Amino acid sequence: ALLRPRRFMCRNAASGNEEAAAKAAAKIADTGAPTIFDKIIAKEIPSTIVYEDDKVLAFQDVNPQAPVHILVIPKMRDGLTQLGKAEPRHAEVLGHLLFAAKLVAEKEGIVDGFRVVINNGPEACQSVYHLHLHVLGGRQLKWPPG
Ligand code: TR5
Repeated sequence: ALLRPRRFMCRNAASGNEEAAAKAAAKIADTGAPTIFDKIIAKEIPSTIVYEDDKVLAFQDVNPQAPVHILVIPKMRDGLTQLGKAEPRHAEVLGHLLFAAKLVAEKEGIVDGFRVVINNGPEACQSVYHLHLHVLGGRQLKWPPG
């Protein structure tokens, strides 16, 4: 599996230009550098916050893929750029994030059906390397996902 050629088909997939897609994905590498989400947490960039506590922040995704599309993120990244980097010390915040996703679904009135998604790494089209849960709902969701 390690030798399987990777063809990232994320944002540029519609263009059919696989080289451009691969280049775009390669640029969004997990460098551990601060991301746009740090600015959202610091409230240096405005966002529509739907839930906040001492550990997590939930806000509307700027490019919604469903009528309700909220991102739930830890306030302290602590090396948790992606789920695959989780260490035992992160177990508590991971549970907290999932419970916050449930609170967000209740607040948004999508308890009849919602989906929680974590895109992990380039092959899953992760584009921001600060762990985040997508909470999606408000329409009939399809399965399997793309
Ligand atoms: O692709 P992954 O799973 O990494 O998800 C990153 C998500 O962050 C995408 O759904 C983007 O639409 C979302 N995003 C990106 C930016 C942004 C945002 N959501 C709210 N506000 C945002 N700002 C201000 N800037 C972004 N670059």
